[in-house]
Amino acid sequence: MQYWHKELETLPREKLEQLQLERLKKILKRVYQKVPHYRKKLQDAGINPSNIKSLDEIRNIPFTTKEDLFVDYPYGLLTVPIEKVIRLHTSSGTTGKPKAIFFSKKDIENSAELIARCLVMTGATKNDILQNSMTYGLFTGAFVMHYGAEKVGIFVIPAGPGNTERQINLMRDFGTTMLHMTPSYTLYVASVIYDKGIDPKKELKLKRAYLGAEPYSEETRKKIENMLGIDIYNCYGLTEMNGPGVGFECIYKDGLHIWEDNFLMEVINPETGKPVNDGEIGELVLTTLNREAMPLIRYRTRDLTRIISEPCKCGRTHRRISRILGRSDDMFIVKGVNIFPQQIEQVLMGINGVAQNYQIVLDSYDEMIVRVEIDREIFDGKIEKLVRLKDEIIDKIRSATMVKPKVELLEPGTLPISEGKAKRVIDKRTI
Ligand code: DLL
Repeated sequence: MQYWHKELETLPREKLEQLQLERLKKILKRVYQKVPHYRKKLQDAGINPSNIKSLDEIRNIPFTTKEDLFVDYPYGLLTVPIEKVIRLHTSSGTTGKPKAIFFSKKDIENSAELIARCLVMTGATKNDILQNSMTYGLFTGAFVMHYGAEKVGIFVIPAGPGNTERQINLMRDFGTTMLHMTPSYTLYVASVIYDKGIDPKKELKLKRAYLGAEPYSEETRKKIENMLGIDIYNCYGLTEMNGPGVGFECIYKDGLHIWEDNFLMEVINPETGKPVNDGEIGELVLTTLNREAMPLIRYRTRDLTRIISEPCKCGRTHRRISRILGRSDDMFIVKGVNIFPQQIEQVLMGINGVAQNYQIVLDSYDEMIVRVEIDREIFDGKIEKLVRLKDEIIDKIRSATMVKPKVELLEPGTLPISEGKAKRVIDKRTI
């Protein structure tokens, strides 16, 4: 089966917006009728879904925040009886309870269909073999990708994360052509492939990898692409919106397409809640337009990005967002300066001699200590080289962030390895 739905993916903007409006009205009516929490919100804001005439009117509707997911927990936001639910996915919340998202049969099929579109957009076909190394379980990462890949007819190896030796054996034995992993784990796997003396370009059949679930920079993409000789596509998503495949890069790798027939996107100023202009950075807000069991209206993702409204060379009319620049709650402040971990990552991954793993420690004196693993030859080599590398790291981080870090150069393998989402920042000031 082929998932290049050309007509839908290249629908003229006017028609796409018409479709969005029809779906928005339908979904608002449903939540109004079925979900007391939404009905009250809409009534308090004086909104009657039947009277909505334009997409812009969505701005009058109150946001849904992650706190709303815990009102009437766990089933309160369902618009279908529990008999129609066929799956639960969760993601860890800060309140102790996980955010619970329910899927009907139609939702599962639809999420698979969206992933199928994503994979085909990058050139994947039924001749590919996908090694799915995300966690199978309550996390959406593996299951949602698995069903989508199967829909294309792709042969899926449900590897799950970890056991790196086995991951490499699977790649070698079964001729894996595509990987689905977190970027931090892929960096580690690539380094093990090297340490084992395997030439990935000759001995493996890898062509592409879909990396997501955590932020990473262009420098990290290039580093892994060069190490493995493959194309890397950024895959963005969140449990609340099905998991992976909300935003996905096409072959041009210039921003992530959002399937706008399924998601209505806005980018707002997180302080004021007002929309920012296209191209300006703000918080991504998403409304599900095609979800049955648990629609979410104006959900604040906390992810920072910007809309790219220029047409994409691939011809798809569904707009793109830039790579996620961070979560508004990832930002930390050192000596009064706002810093995102990705700023540090971007610098490190662009420096020759820096290996795959690093950690940022904020100590009780408000110092930023960057602990970074370096290549074996440099670690074992001359002291002058080590000093030069350390100075380069300090200088580049200082000019990127305005804060002079302390830098510790570490032997490869010193820091903990993450098989899923990496924990990069350790804030000792709050412990
Ligand atoms: O991480 C879903 C996913 C699985 C996406 C596999 C891609 C691949 P959650 O655990 O709910 O869901 O975490 C969602 O992770 O709000 C972002 O902050 C971050 N995130 C996800 N993908 C990316 C990405 C999954 N490509 C949260 N770039 C989101 C940057 C990402 N951040």
